[in-house]
Amino acid sequence: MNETVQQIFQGIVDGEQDEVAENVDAALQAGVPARTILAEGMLPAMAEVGRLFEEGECYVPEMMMSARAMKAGLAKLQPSMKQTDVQSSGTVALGTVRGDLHDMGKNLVGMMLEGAGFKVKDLGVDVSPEAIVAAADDVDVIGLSALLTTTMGHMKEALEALEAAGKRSKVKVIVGGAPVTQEFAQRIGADGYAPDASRAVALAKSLISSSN
Ligand code: B1M
Repeated sequence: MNETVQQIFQGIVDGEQDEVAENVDAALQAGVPARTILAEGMLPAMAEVGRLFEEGECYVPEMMMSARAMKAGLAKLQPSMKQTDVQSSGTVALGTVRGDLHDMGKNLVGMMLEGAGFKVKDLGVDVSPEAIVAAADDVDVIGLSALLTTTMGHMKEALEALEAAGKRSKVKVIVGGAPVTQEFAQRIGADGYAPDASRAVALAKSLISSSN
């Protein structure tokens, strides 16, 4: 692994926000592609933080510091993930479901969608089914994220609320997040599941083109 990418990994694990931001800048300037920084440094670092938390070697405050460091790094990566030659692909509303405060996966999906030419409406975290229903009027796709096994059930609630409001057929709904699976997505009646941000982009594109 590139030495700076290794430092980015360690900086996120240690929650060193400024150091991560500086190292992401340095890696980009040295010509390391944004996707490599993400795939080899930043995402494995968050997985490592999750492992440390699970094993009782770090606690919520440390996890928050790592999350801040990750966000600082993502902010530096964002401009280089934008493609300049893409036409508008559609509009996607993105939110993390009710009861869930994890937003980095959602934000990454948003960054990549924007990079691919989508207009993104960020609904934020802890999003109620009512807010999801309200967002359905002027978007092509609603993307829902959940990181907790205790909150993924709220995806089904959101789909039921869309159905009850008569809006289910107006939008495509895609779901993702660490505990979410293809099988779960099918079971709750979502239009699609993506295991990561780049596949969320491909999925949104294919759902929009198949409905046109
Ligand atoms: Co929390 N947390 N957390 N946490 N946290 C996890 C999820 C956990 C797995 C850690 C662990 O135990 N190993 C565990 C969940 C266990 C479970 O449910 N089975 C956990 C827990 C227990 C908790 C609390 C309950 C802890 C507590 O308070 N005791 C609490 C819950 C708060 C709440 O939400 N109500 C909590 C809090 C937090 C922090 C606030 C400290 C912080 C979040 C900060 C933030 O997001 N702003 C945090 C963090 C950082 C994590 C870990 C370490 C990292 C998550 C992350 O950002 N990953 C996480 C462990 C882990 O995931 N290994 C953990 C990086 C991110 C880019 O990946 O979100 O998976 P991810 O997104 C991926 C894919 O999933 C996918 O694309 C992305 C990659 O390209 N994806 C989509 C995501 N959304 C998608 C949507 C799509 C498509 C793809 O379409 C729409």
